[in-house]
Amino acid sequence: AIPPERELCDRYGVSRMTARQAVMELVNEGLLYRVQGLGTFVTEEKVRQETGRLTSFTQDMRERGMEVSSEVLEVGADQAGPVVARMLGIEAGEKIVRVKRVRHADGRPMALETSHLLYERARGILGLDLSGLSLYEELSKSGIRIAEADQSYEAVLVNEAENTHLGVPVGSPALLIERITYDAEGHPFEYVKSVYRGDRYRVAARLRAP
Ligand code: 16G
Repeated sequence: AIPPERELCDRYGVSRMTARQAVMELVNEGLLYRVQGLGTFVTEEKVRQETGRLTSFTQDMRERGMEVSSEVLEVGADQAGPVVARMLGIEAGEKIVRVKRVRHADGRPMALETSHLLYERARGILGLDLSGLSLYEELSKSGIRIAEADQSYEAVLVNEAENTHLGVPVGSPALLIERITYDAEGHPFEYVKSVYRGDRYRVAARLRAP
């Protein structure tokens, strides 16, 4: 938090108007943000994710020197619904493994992630405590060669089912990222829906003229 206006005036020997104007400019530039009733805060630098590299959350955050942990909300076997089945190329009702986790970076929530995995390929993870493990590392150990993914991004607002997990108010901006992940043989083994906090995460890409 930055000091209150009065303190800024005293510290820098400026008028209330000047202090207010300066803070407003920094808010407009996105360097500060206001929270109703709480004060004005310095904006944290967002995690910048390069598109084009197929990485895991654990890899992404570790590369940035951030500490990774997960709150595991659910790990279990279930039957695929029609959407999940279509994404994974199986029949509705076939067995899958579902993993739902709040992904933390440096001890604070970054994303809420639900992975749906082919049961036969992923049942090895059912007994694991995933709070301190990488799903991709575990799947690799069990022989899956993670090769490619199709990924899409969509702007969404955080809803009531998500906001407490993500630690932001209902209606906060977020990115819905959906991924279908394929093994080296070109078979899909994972369909993931992740809601990433808009204030902590941004996506970047290098573009080339056609
Ligand atoms: C990332 C992936 C997600 C994958 C997870 C595995 C995005 C948008 N999503 O969060 O699809 O399931 O990593 O992470 O990057 P883990 O190996 O650290 O458990």
